Amino acid sequence: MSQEIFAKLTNSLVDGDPDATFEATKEALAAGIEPMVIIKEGLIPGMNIVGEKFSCGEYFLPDLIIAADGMQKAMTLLEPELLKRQQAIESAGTVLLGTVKGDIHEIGKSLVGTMLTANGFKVHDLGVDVPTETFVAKVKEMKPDILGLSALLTTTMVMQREVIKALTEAGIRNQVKVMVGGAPVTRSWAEEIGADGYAEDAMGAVQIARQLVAK
Ligand code: B12
Repeated sequence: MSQEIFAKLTNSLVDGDPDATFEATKEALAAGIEPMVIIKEGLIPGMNIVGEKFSCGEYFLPDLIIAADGMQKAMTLLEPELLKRQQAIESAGTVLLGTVKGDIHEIGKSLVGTMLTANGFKVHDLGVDVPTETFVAKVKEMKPDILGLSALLTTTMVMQREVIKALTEAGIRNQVKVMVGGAPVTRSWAEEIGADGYAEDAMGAVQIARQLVAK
């Protein structure tokens, strides 16, 4: 039963039918499937297939845009459900979050924000295509425990290094823990650029954030 719904979710993204994605998400929630399971088993596989088809030239930019629309429609139903399952009442810490300059991918970054919020963190989301200077200015102004930097392109992940460098130059690197993520980002990249933490997905981001705040 669940497998059928997951296939429906995945196929609706691959077929570029946002309304079908929305309906399948409703159906999955009504069937009692946990929102994070819907995302992991139904939606992310769909986005990955769309990405693969794009990289081999079978799909084009409009196909990516339509798939993103479907995923975002689904998130309008899933986000409130994730937040409802909020774990902690007391604030676990504060996180400033954004996608680096030149990069407009927002779905993964927003999901990380939602999961952090659902787990008691106070999240301030700066959005996408955030200039390095803005990250630095906001760290100075808001003094978050953690700065989360998302990058989805091999050409923009270098901006994560730039932000860390800029924090050092501004003399505030030791005031904030930096956590990085996004599809092309790896643990070894995170270590190379001097980040404090890396996670592969949104649940991992919550774990790392907890560890970083405890340090
Ligand atoms: C949807 C999509 C788009 C949409 C984005 C819409 C939106 N509002 O976000 C649009 C159409 C705008 C787009 C544009 C482009 N895209 Co695009 N896109 C994708 C796609 C298909 C899915 C991304 C996604 O939403 N995944 C679902 C989410 C949930 O996963 P996620 O983003 O990876 O996030 C998770 C983790 O990475 C992690 N995470 C993310 N951020 C953070 C941050 C922290 C701190 C932590 C700890 C963890 C973390 O947790 C998240 C949740 O689990 C990917 C393919 C793919 N498989 O990734 C290509 C992909 C990323 N795009 C790609 C490309 C090339 C482009 C374009 C350059 C295309 C073009 N020719 O114009 C443009 C670039 C625009 C720009 N300047 O940013 C390539 C990148 C190749 C590369 N190696 O650099 C990919 C990989 C497709 C491919 N296989 O070729 N894209």
